[in-house]
Amino acid sequence: MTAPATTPAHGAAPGIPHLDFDPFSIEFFADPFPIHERMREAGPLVYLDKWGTYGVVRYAEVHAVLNDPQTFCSSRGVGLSDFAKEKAWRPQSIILEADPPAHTRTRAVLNQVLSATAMRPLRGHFTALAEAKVDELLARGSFDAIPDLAEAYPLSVFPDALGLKQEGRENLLPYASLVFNAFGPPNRLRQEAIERSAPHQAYVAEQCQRENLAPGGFGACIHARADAGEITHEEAPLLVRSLLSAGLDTTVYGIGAAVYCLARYPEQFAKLRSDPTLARNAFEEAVRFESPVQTFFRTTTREVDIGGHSIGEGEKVLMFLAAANRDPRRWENADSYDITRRTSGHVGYGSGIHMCVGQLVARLEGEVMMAALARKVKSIEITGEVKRRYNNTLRGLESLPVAIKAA
Ligand code: QZP
Repeated sequence: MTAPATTPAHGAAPGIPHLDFDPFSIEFFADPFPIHERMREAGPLVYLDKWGTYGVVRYAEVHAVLNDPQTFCSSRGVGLSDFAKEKAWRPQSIILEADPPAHTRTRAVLNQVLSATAMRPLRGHFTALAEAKVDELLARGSFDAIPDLAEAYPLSVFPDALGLKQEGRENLLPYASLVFNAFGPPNRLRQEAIERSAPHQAYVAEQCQRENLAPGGFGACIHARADAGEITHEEAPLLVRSLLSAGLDTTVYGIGAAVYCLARYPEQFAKLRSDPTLARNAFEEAVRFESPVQTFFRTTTREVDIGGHSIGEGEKVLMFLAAANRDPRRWENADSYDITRRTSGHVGYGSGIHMCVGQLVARLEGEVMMAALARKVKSIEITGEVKRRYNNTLRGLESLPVAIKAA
């Protein structure tokens, strides 16, 4: 947090606080919250010397950047790497890493495929599998809530909803972990993930093809939009790839966050048990509180003012979603997990034209799992060492040993 001894070669304009720590380091990931607080207090705009990028940490600026896609573009990548200067590690996403008007067309397709109408036939099945999972875990009594619940439940519903075949599904979580590490700077997490990526990339590319996607699933629906002429037959596999990239690990981390919250805050779990209709908001509040997606970037398309500072064209701006989600300027008791809070406006799913297109699937999974726990479980006790998992973008656990008792 001290001023650097020397001005960096690619420095910020005068008056902008320079921060000298690494927001992509293991020490930072272990406990980011005190540093988020220091960064928010440093000013509306900061400069991160370690990686030569600007950062926005307060709710107002994060929200403003997310809602000005003309100035803060996505087509140059939403990681640190600027696609105008460096080749992307995989073919660019045609929805995430795109700006209007190109984005508008692909977004319209996924909006349809993942619409409220598309969720209706899924709810019964998603609920039944959440209840079956909780029954199975109650019978075991003790288990690891990360692999056995947070991973197992989404793996039991999402790949089938997409229409994937059984074979090769072990690639899904490693592929997603790679995607989220790759948004980060060229540190060890990113470099090692990319070095090991070839088999996972080959698996994903193959599953995106029409012949490998079961009829009725999200994947087949995307290909059907190509028949309707809304996207080309070359674009369809890339949109399927977006669901494979963003649709599974995010919900694993979201459900993991929610279970971790309920385990740590038993009075909130008691509230949920007494009113299971709070299930959806209990999940949403966990997304605000833990922010499974901690950060991503935009790139400036012109000179622009942020918080009274002018920054140039072609600059990366890192958005600290997790810090915005606990900004005391926006949230009362920001650091408490409160399942009755009005959560709307949190940026855990982003905001604006790129806001999570799969949010209804995520919320459905989260809600039905929270509801199953509310109805069937009396207590959740942490019984062993909680181990964190480290990723350049995602915040979550490696291991959460728990014991649960039946209601
Ligand atoms: C990842 C894609 C939090 C987001 C950056 C998640 C995400 C969204 C889309 C894609 C990947 O289109 O590949």
